Amino acid sequence: AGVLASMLIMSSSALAQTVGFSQIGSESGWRAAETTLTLQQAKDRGIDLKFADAQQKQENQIKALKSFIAQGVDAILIAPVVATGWDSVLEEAKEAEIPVILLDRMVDSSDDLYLTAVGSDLVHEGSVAGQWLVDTLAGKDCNVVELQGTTGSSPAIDRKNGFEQAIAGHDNVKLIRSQTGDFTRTKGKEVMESFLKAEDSGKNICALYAHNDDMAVGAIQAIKEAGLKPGEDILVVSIDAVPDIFQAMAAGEANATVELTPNMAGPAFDALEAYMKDGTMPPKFIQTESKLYTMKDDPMAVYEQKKDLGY
Ligand code: GYE
Repeated sequence: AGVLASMLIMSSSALAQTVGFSQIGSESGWRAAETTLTLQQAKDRGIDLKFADAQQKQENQIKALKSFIAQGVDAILIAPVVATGWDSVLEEAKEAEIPVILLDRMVDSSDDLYLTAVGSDLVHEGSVAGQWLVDTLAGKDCNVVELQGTTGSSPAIDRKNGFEQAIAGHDNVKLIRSQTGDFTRTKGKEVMESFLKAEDSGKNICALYAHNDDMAVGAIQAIKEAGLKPGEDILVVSIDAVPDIFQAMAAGEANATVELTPNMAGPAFDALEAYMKDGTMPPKFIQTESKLYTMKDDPMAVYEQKKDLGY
């Protein structure tokens, strides 16, 4: 019986796969949390995870995927830095019968080239942010500036579209400047400085919409250095709900954020295990929640809940 039991344990651990994970990089606190949680989930599930950091470059992600295919991994996770240019490497994975799961960003390739995609409704996130601003302004005239995410990434495209859908028809809300801050604090600060300079030292700006909290935190610094009060002179709304934005809210320097869970790996590994076990096909899109938080939601309590999650 002892031998049989140990063989059973061996066979079940033999199911523990080798999975290649091509991560974009660590451009934001949110991305760092996603990486932390993915590595932890793999460990908890006995999955041997091969981690590759692409330093924000698509060619490094393509190289990583080719290497995973050559190694004969059982599956691939990828957070695709931009939406286009994936067809041929995804076709190689398909030919090698290696299932691919997308995390937090989408690709333009046909959906038969990946097993499933785990992520939020990025257009909806932009609309939630836009609707919050429309409601908060209640008809007051407002010139808005926008810090876009990484050019060509699905969140940058969709969050812009969602926001514009929400403010359409409200002529009091005018989007006067929009530029990429590449999802980073440094670029967010730099671009906000240029917006402030170009708009009468910021006197002509009433609100900032940033595609992620990290760019918003950088912009908040620039607004303060320009002698203005973020959260009051310039309203600040962004997306991700990372701990630092709640500290800014508690200080009255940010107004609202739309939450994006960093736990994309949980649903991804669940779908993968079901597929590897008996071929269960997951839906092509596994949607995660989007929740609006404002400075009325006890920001320091939320900060305490989130501060140790690996951001
Ligand atoms: O909002 C940002 C990260 O792909 C939706 O990427 C994700 C975005 C997230 O850089 O912080």
